[in-house]
Amino acid sequence: MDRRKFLKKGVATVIGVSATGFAGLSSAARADLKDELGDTVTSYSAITSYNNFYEFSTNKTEVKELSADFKTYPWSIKVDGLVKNPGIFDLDDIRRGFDKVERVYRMRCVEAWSMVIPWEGIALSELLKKVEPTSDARYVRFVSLYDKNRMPGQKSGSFPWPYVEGLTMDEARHPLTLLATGIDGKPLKPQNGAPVRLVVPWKYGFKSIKSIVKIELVKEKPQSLWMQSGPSEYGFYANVNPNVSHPRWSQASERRIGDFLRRKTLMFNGYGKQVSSLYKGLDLKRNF
Ligand SMILES: Nc1nc2c(c(=O)[nH]1)N[C@H]1C(S)=C(S)[C@@H](COP(=O)(O)O)O[C@H]1N2
Ligand SMILES: [Mo]
Repeated sequence: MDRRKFLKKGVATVIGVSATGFAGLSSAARADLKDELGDTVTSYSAITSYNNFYEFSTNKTEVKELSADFKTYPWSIKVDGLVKNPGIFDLDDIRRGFDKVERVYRMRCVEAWSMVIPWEGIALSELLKKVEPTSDARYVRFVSLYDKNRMPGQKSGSFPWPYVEGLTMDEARHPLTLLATGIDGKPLKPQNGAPVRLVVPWKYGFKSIKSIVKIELVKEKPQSLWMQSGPSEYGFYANVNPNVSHPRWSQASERRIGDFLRRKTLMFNGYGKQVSSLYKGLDLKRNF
């Protein structure tokens, strides 16, 4: 891999990693891997053992074990709603039918911790191009699997399952927005949202919905699980914003997993140059 080229190109374009990509990195090169700001990638063991995935558990360190036997094959994603070509895509359709992209992104949870993760996947915009949204489509609605027998956390009535999230068309078509199928060049582990999850790096982590079974193009703004369960705490946009506190957590700083000291949180999680134009005219103070 040409690391200099990788760093220079940053996240703006499809990164020119070699054919082997993240999977081909030696452990020394993996430890050296950085994002475009120079931040070091989080260890694979931390990425895969400290997880928010309420369908399995609300305890972050329990998710890995509770999801270990989760079957992600066969799997299909239904893409329908306001589109000219609705379709059903299995994992191979997604991995083989579109250009593979590999990106190192910061991920910032609203609980004020963060990681840096080397994702593999496809640009969501490419899938949308294929299904051809009609001119009525204004939002994209994403739905996770709902199956109490396979996801024990769904037996608890504390949340309005299934997990649902949404994006505007512009957010969904933005080149940073991915449908991820892997981390470190390996297929996603269940705890990270196998086999396919959304990744929107400038928004709080809860927008990056895991284990997706449905993508629907709609006219009205989708009601997410978090908007339904805590309307006073969670809003639709949820862009990372150090100046707007969540009712329970200040967002001014964060704990990067693996670091000792806290760091300041960056507006749009450091992706402002790429995304701030999407929010001209939006009152960023009303983020939750
Ligand atoms: N379906 C589903 N998606 C989800 C969640 C969840 O509980 N269920 N948690 C979200 C939250 S709060 C975060 S911070 C990220 C965590 O992703 P990771 O465990 O891969 O780091 O997933 C998000 N996607
Ligand atoms: Mo989160």
